[in-house]
Amino acid sequence: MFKKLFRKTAPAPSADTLKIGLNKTRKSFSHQLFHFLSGKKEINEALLEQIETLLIQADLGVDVTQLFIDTLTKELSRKTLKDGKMVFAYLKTMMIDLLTPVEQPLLISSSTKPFVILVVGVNGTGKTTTIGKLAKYFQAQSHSLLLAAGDTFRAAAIEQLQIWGDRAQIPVITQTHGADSASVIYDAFLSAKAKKVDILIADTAGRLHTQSHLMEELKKINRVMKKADEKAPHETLLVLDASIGQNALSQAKQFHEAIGITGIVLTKLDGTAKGGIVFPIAKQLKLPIRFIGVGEGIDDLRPFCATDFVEALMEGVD
Ligand SMILES: Nc1nc2c(ncn2[C@@H]2O[C@H](COP(=O)(O)OP(=O)(O)O)[C@@H](O)[C@H]2O)c(=O)[nH]1
Ligand SMILES: [Mg+2]
Repeated sequence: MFKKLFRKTAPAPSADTLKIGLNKTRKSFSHQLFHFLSGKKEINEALLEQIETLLIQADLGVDVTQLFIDTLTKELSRKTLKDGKMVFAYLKTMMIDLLTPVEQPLLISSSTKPFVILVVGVNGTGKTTTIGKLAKYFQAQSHSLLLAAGDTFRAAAIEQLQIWGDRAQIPVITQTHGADSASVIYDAFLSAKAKKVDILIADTAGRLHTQSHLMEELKKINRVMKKADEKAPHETLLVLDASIGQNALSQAKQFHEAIGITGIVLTKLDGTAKGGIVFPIAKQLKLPIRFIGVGEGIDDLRPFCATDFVEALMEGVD
């Protein structure tokens, strides 16, 4: 009761959304890890092996798991970690340290108008949904927006973006199904420029006849954009679906090699127990993780914060 009386600020509702969003990974990984470590007095090789298995199962990948286990082994030999609870807390610290360098919020430069965000990624990862969420997010910060329906490969994709635009009363520039994506986005840029719009967010296809067609289309969009503004796109956001685990890494490498990614949005963290994928993404790609998606609703997008993420994931322990 006293705690309640003396609490200075109410917990932010968004912290709860994040916690709820990470339920599956927390239950299958952190809770297991915690129960398993709590009460353990003796920290030995066998225990480390069991931790290793849990880390791999939660999709932290071989590389990150090795790093964590090697560091724990060193600490154990220095006898700094006296019980299971200390091991758990130490793991949390390592996780925050690993994620902190990729916590780099997407800042919109006010001198760049329109600030162009190109959203790319494989079909179904959540590009269009993320654009809807981003539009609301930036609108709430008093930015004016325009959306470009650059996924002209599927008729439904154009309609889907229009629905998101209508919801937030944001204009959407479209052409017919099958139109040239680069020209849709170029037209949208000119329109945004003429209307002095702050941010243009462009959707793109996630699948064409072949993967190389897709990469060629994205390269063309970049070439055409640069004719209008040599620094555009100012952000190339890659949307990755967390539920596919390690495959997200190879997708990211492919897109990055082809067009150069400047930020990542990791979606569907709510629908998966593979949330551990955020760690190898941070360690191997070293690209900023701008946002995470924790649901299908318009408010289910959060700027990525390393500490909040780890606290929500490993919640329930000091
Ligand atoms: N649970 C959950 N579903 C999501 C999230 N982001 C997108 N989705 C769903 O994933 C599906 C594909 O999304 P869509 O935006 O059409 O993907 P796109 O093909 O990349 O444009 C839709 O059913 C979305 O509602 C998320 O963060 N969590
Ligand atoms: Mg789409």
